[in-house]
Amino acid sequence: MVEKYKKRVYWDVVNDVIKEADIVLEVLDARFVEQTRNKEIEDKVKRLNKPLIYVLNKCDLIEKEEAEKQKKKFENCIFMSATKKYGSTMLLHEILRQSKVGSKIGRIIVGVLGYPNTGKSSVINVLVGRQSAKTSPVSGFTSGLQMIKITKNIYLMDTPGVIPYKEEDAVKHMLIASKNPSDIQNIHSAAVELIKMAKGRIEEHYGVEKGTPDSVLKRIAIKYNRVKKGGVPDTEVVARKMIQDWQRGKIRV
Ligand SMILES: Nc1nc2c(ncn2[C@@H]2O[C@H](COP(=O)(O)OP(=O)(O)OP(=O)(O)O)[C@@H](O)[C@H]2O)c(=O)[nH]1
Ligand SMILES: [Mg+2]
Repeated sequence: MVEKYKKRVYWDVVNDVIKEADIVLEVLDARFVEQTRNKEIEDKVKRLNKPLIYVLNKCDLIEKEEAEKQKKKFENCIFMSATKKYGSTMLLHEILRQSKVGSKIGRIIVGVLGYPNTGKSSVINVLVGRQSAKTSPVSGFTSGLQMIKITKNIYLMDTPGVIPYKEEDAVKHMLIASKNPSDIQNIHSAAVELIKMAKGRIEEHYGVEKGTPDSVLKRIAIKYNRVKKGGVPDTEVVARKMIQDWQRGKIRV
């Protein structure tokens, strides 16, 4: 039943947006481009012959060389940082260019899709030049479809982020911030995976010595005085904080 519901909600959002839209923007996190791509959506858009623009957002959090590497992989991609307001003119030009290709007269709808928390609402706000779509560091913030006018006849459609309903990869969802720390079942093992994956950057960020993930969690707890009765390091609290810092882009990739 739950599975069936999840499937319906997912496809309702995706199908509605793709059907309505004349152009689709897929907003990806530039730090996790492959992980935040949704091939189901891409295939569907291509099958319907609608233009698809990849927006690699949060590029303020990656190095220039990494951006150059990514650029070579895509035909139609725009690098953007919604917070630094970088790339919005290019994106607007691309939208205008694509809207002319279709030679549709009248209203053009641009559907904005992507995993939760990739910055869809933030990208829309930069394009509009004001806060029209509400944003939040908490994933799953946008809850319904919202139309926002950007020019006389171009409308953007903000959507709730979607995770393919079949995807049950808890570590990936933690990593790309599409699930909030409070929704992560085993926060300790998620933090262990993060420490392993980040290859020393966690230790560097919190200023502790390298070691096994468990010892790193304990060292951070002691350093920041997160201890329970009897001086036992509270690794659970540290794990939650670490994942939150990571998801909020405080730790560089
Ligand atoms: N560093 C950085 N952070 C960003 C950027 N764009 C968005 N964010 C942050 O990412 C978080 C999510 O942004 P939203 O615009 O709410 O993301 P969304 O995709 O609309 O999220 P949902 O509606 O939950 O699916 C917020 O904390 C934003 O401040 C960016 O270019 N750089
Ligand atoms: Mg949103």
